[in-house]
Amino acid sequence: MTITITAFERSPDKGQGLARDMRVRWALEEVGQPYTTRLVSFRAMKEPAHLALQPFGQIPTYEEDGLALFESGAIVLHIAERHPGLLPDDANARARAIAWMFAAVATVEPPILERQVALFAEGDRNWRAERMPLVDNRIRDRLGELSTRLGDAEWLDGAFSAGDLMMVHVLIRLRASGILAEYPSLAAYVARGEARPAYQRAFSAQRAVFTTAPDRD
Ligand code: GTB
Repeated sequence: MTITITAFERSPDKGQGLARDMRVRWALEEVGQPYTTRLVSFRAMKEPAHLALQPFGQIPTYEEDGLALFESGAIVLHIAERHPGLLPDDANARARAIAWMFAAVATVEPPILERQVALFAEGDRNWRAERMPLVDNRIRDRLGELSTRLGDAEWLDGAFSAGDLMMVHVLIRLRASGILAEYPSLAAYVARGEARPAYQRAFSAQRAVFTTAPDRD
């Protein structure tokens, strides 16, 4: 099986692993599936060939023999369903792991994205100073609830799963804000995810786009 994913040719994060191809790379590394990466420019992402794969002109995409997918969560779920290692065998535990995947993208990620929009897309608006504390507190609400649920467990529901993979990657984007550090158990949870050999391999692969390309700044 040949797997091809897409990633930014020039990620704005310069290889910090914040873009969503990182989730797909990490999942593929966890299950031991080799893949190739097609790098796409911002212009190419909006052209018909890429729009046929990703209707919103974004990365990542995933192609394997006879199948093209978009949406990082759907891609990670597909990988987790096809290969052992990211979902439990027990049907109920599997359903709960999938629920955590949805919780990551549908409940925890939205306020974090709202913060990015408030900072970068609307940062020059005169309501910014008033809005940021509201946005940050919505994030704190979610992190407080999540950290209560995690308690002193290693992962969200038993063994490491695709639910943890998605949740850890969602939380990583918060680190620069300082908010993650307010929740030591979540910061430690993220550190456990990042310490996994599969994460490290995925991180190095996306980082290499920046360290090996000659014309990057
Ligand atoms: N829901 C989709 C998914 O999960 O796959 C969202 C995909 C998405 O937002 N892709 C972004 C994209 O292609 C890249 S990951 N954006 C280009 C566009 O919309 O035109 C988001 C991202 C981008 C940059 C950073 N960064 O530099 O820190 C972090 C995350």
